[in-house]
Amino acid sequence: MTRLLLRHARLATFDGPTGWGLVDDGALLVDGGRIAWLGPDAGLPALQADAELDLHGALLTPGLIDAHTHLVYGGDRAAEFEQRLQGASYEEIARAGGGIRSTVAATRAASEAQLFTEAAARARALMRDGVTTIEVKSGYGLSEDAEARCLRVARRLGTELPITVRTTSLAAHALPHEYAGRADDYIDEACRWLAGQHAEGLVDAVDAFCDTIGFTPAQTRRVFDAARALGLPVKLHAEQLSNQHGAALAASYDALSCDHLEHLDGDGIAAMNAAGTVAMLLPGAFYFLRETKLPPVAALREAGVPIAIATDHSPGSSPALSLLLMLNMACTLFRLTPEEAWRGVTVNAARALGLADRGRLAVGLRADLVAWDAAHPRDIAYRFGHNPCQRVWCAGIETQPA
Ligand code: DI6
Ligand code: FE
Repeated sequence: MTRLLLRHARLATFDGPTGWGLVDDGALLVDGGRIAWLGPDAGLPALQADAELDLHGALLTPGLIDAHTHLVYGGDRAAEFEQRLQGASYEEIARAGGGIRSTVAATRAASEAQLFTEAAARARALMRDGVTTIEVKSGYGLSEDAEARCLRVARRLGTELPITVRTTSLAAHALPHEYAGRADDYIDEACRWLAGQHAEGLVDAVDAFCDTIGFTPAQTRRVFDAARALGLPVKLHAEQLSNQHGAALAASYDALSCDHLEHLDGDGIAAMNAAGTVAMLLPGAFYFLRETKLPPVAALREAGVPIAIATDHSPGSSPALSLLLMLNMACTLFRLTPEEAWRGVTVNAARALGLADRGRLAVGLRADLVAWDAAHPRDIAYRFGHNPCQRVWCAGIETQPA
């Protein structure tokens, strides 16, 4: 592990409760994959470095964190996209056995190698945007073998690509056709699988889809009890299409995050705030499903609930592969400020994954870094369809453009 000294960069540290944390002409020393020193270049102490790079005024930020993806799946939903443009709703398609279930069929039919190849290509697309940590959910297998296969693929992404992968078991994503009318029996099975997934080291967190076309709060509670029995943290797809009071339920289990939240109410906000649960907003799904009810950003801001932003990459609700685009959508659609959006893909996204070692530029944290051809982070949120990512380091080791 070399000592790498980066010089003459504009640092955006996001260190501290608010603000960009800018150091205009800054330097940063990496040692052993961690940040060993940072500050004004003019204040550099005498130090030995194995390598020194002049970044010529480039912007240097923490590596981006995409903390909510459904990256592992087979097939695609382009035909459904067309159906929705011909008038069918997302819910109608799901109730008619399409939607997630059609992806489940394609995923079950795919080999582990095929699932990995396709998921790796998607992960590389995210990496081109400066993403150095991703969360990857299961949820398209919906059988014991297929769910484990998807989680193994997710784990393999983290071992074969220069990124950190955090996995989430989402067997409670949809009811597979073979359990039609027997949701409680399916939840029993999904809870049973969890122990084996955990024993194999496949699971970092557990999620569920608590909604009209997902599972009930009572079924969600059973999933959370199974997670808690294994010492696994939870998160929840909550209040996306309706208010099931899932956020308050998840907060009562100290959930890392509640995600989507278009239908979140004041009680849910208060419960999340009390539990320190992160509000994970997903503008790609809002946009792609043409939702009309905005998540309560002003109330979340007022309550001091940390807000994170992610792609929600999934074949049906957000086939997006640009976290930079989500920065702009979070501002343009959800009215976050550029600073809030940036905190949403760095420090707050790290918190949504329970990771305290990244998301900020601070001594001792992982040297996940991105150099940008931009003068200020707000310039990157302002432009969309533009990628100014110049160089990426993962734990201090420069990654080649994927
Ligand atoms: N909500 C979502 O937006 C994704 N899953 C969920 O629970 C979409 C899943 C899909 O349509 O493929
Ligand atoms: Fe999702």
